[in-house]
Amino acid sequence: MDGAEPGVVPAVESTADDITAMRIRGAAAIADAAAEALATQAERSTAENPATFEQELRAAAATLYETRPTAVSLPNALRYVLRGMDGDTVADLRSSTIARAERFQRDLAQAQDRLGEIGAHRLQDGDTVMTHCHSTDALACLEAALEAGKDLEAIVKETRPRKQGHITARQLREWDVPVTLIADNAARRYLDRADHVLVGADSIAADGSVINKIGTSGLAVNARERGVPVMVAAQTIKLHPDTMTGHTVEIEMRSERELLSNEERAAIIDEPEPTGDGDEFSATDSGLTVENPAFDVTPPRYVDAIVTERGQFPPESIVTLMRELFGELTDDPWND
Ligand code: RUB
Repeated sequence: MDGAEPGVVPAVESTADDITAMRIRGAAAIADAAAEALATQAERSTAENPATFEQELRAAAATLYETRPTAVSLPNALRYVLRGMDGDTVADLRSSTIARAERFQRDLAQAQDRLGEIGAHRLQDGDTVMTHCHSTDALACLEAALEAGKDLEAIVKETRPRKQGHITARQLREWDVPVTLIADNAARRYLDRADHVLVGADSIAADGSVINKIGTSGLAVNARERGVPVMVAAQTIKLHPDTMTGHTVEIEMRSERELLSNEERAAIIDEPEPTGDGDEFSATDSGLTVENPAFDVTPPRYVDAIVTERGQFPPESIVTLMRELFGELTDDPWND
């Protein structure tokens, strides 16, 4: 979003910046931070009448919404908190919004714990699990299995270009899990040693497609070919209500510079090193295009189970849970 919206408190702008720059990242953490930011907006708003207060809350939600497009946990969190804003006075609106945001954060943490317990049932003592990216929902399953006394090992894909696999590896080592870190390209070779592929999700579509970190779909296809089951750990906050009415999930395209530095670019093509330090390279006629999609779509036929806090589902049946949770209705209250 260009420039600060009137009435939006600086803490909201700063959370939005952190999400955009991936200092806050991962679908659950983004949702948690967004709910917290709305509570802070409610707390610090200087609005003198209810209409202004509500308008500012919506502007804050719009600022947060604009940060990253793929993880549906973000709009789901914003909708949930805004729907709880209730009252005829600023004081009532403030307290109801804060209470709703706190409830959201509490429920999010509880859902992850519950999901972890359910997912842990799929893991046997002595299993080796291959991970991709860093997913707190996926790690909750491993943590619950470890707490149940199961010994596990992990093969952790580094996950280029941002190497979120390092965060996963650090967490697993803190839990004393033996970790083998591999390049993404090595995944197929190491699938022979894996009993499960375990990933998270940024969004789940109504047909059971899983939208997650780029590289998930290739991993799932290879896992199917090798006979390794693919388990997706995703709280119901990751279910994408718009997909029930045919909308597709936008795949975020991130900066070229995550893939290629100025120096590397100059080594590929014979042109003066670009001087710009913005997000994208300056336009050239070089014929070199760099594309950096952050996520991809794994069709349901490559997924064995979607584990949520409401139980585990074959991907094709997830739409029944979506209808139960969301009905057919979706709206964007920040656009009211
Ligand atoms: C993160 C990513 C994670 C999901 C699930 O992408 O794809 O697998 O968000 O994470 P990025 P969680 O690093 O680009 O945000 O289970 O923690 O919600």
